[in-house]
Amino acid sequence: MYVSRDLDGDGDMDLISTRGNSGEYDGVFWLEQVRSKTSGPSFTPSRDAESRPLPLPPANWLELYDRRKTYIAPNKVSDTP
Ligand SMILES: [Ca+2]
Repeated sequence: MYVSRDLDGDGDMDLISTRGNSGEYDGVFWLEQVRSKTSGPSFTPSRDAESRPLPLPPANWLELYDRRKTYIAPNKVSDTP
């Protein structure tokens, strides 16, 4: 869940959220919208070393998904969708 606020008062909305299960990188993060008249990278990290970026899943990810494994607790499973 993100919260949107203009944290730095520059007129552009910023997104704030939390990050977990990332060890030393757990905490609160802030995505700042930056406007520029020239092109640039779409993401600029704030640290010299960040956690390893992961690629997007393949287009056929659903075919590769193991449907026998679920993360839904047994008492939360319903027979009706
Ligand atoms: Ca802002």
